[in-house]
Amino acid sequence: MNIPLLRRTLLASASAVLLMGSLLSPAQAQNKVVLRVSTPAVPDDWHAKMWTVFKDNLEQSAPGEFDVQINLNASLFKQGTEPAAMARGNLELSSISAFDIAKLVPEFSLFTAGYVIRDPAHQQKVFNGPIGAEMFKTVAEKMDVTPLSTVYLGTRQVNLREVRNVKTPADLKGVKLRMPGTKEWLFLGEALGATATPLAFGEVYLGLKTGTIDGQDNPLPSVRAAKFYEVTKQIVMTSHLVDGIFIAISNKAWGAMNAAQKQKVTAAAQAASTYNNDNRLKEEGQLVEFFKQQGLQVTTPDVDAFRKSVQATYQNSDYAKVWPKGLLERVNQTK
Ligand code: KDO
Repeated sequence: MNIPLLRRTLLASASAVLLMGSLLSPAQAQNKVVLRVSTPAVPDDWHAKMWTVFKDNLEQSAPGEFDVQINLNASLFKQGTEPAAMARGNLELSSISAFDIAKLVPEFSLFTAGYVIRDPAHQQKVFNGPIGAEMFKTVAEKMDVTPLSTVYLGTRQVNLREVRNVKTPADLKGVKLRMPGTKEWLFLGEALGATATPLAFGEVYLGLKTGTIDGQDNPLPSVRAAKFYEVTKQIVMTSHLVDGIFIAISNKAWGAMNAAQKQKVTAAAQAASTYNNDNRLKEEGQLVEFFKQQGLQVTTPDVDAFRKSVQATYQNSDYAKVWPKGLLERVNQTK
């Protein structure tokens, strides 16, 4: 090759490298594994803060190896659309609910049913034991996402705009109770005796303020973090769902990792859920007092009446027809 030609070839390949560099994000240019997180959680809630724990934990165990990008307030993907985004390869991580899963894995609706999981400890035992292992395997196969750890979202309570005497489901008749917008969620709202109204989490505050809805249901820490107590007057302690979400990673991202990376990401997910679970449980125990100080009435209904009615509604529904034989009994027997 003559010298001018060699020089031109070298220059061309150097500019190709430069061009590639400018098309890549800084993290990609440094060969970091990019992990985009999307969640509807508000910054002050524990399941939002847990992602910083995840990121820090990974930075400690694998310095410079991962670039964890945290997007809160559903700013990257709308609530409930995260599993599809992960399956398409547009998102690596999220915390997905039993309701998100039940859309694609119908038998998972067992965990959307009210009064099935007894308490936070029962939840951890169920999902960290053989039942969880079986269910998560199906989730990975059918949804193309791999659950890594179980996060206690809290125990859901009914939170009303105006004070009402609520003892049994009949007392919620006609109440426009906001639920997230899928049929499994709406079914839970109807099972509680209310008129379920779909709305995304980010719109609930305004809905309560303006009166387009009469109430909403969420665990107490989320009522505090999203400031729903500012625009409501009562919390009815129905304790109808010991709610869980699952830190899950897209199979595309998971499959691209080596064994050491997988182990570190799993450990980080576990550290994040432990942080959330400990703090949320502690706060849940203190919040009744806080809400009373804020001027709310916190009332206790006939929880047995709610339990019996909600359980019967699920047992008689099409949901129960797809629950694998014996699964409910196994869940009940998990101690
Ligand atoms: C909600 O919209 O009520 C809900 O509690 C449902 C959960 O599955 C989860 O999406 C949660 O919102 C968000 O993370 C906001 O806390």
